[in-house]
Amino acid sequence: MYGANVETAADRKAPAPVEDPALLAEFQARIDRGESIEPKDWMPARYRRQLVRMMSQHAHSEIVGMLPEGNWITRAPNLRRKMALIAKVQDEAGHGHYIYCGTETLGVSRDELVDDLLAGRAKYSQIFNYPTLTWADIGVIGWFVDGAAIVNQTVLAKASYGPYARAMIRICKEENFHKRQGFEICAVLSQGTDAQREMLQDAVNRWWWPSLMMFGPSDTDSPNSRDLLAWRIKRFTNDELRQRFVNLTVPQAQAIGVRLPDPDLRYDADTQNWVFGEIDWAEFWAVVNGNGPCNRERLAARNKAHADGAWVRQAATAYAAKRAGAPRDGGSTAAA
Ligand code: BYC
Repeated sequence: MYGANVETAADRKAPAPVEDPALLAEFQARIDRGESIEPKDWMPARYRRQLVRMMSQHAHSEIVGMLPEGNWITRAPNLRRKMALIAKVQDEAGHGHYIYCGTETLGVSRDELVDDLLAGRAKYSQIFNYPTLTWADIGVIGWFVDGAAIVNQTVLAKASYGPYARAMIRICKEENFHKRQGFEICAVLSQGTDAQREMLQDAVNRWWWPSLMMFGPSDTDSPNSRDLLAWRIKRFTNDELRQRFVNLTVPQAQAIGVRLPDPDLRYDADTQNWVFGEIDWAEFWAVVNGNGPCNRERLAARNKAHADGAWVRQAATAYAAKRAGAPRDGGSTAAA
């Protein structure tokens, strides 16, 4: 376990302690100088709590994010697509594990975080509570969802907390492949039969708005942004990153001839932004609060996977205990 100032779950629920102003000022000065904060460094309790909150939600998102795509592994249209999809879903598991390791450097136990997820107490990205109805959804998830993740996480690779930032560097490299495989699926479908083009357009229609919601509520309704920006965990606001994603994605949609389902979408030459229509925030909050199309299904699937994997955890624990008790030279007990 890292860090001198470790907090338990009970500590995190209590009001944050009043911090020493001199320590706080020195901490902020380190952040402002662009220094990386490392696990054993002093940090305010609120900084630690914000990181645990955000990183654990991120780790959960990666793990739950395996489910919508995992659903299509057995139905991928050919071997090449199946291999790429299996690799992508495995990558997401790896991303979840890197980030859970990152939260452990903040003194939190992974078991506690996983328990919160399985009990429905933890948040994870709302995007994974929508169903994957056709093969085109797999392409559009790679293109939009991984595309949005890259926009968000490339910036997080410069976050002030070292372990999180370093995890993001590797994750972003992998996300780039994910986005390309998704966009390539879409580009191929866009050149296909009428039925394939309709399937693609239908998937785009269903995933566009939920993908914009991934960036979180508007800046005016984002209670965590102020702290996160001051501490350089976030470097841009939710709305700034959402706009960046829209600006990158519109030309890609034009390139493969799909329509984005927004009658208000227009280019503003003055700001050089693609202006988009109103997001349905009522839908966003309904999904975040557990009432999306697949929230219950996702939690049930995670709980089943956890229960089915109990024997693996028991075997691994027993093996580790056996190894710990075994002589170091591999079994020879002969006296020197
Ligand atoms: N879904 O104050 P705000 C991936 C919550 S994985 C659900 O703006 P913040 C991938 C928010 O938690 C993608 N909840 O929050 C995986 C907060 O609630 P609490 C995941 C959301 O933290 C597999 C409340 O709303 N990426 O890409 O400043 C396959 C108010 O929000 C959402 C990350 O997690 C949402 N979309 O900003 C393919 C990246 N948005 O905690 C792809 C790291 C907000 O106060 N996270 N909420 O109860 C972040 O960058 C930030 O946490 C967010 C939100 C931009 C998401």
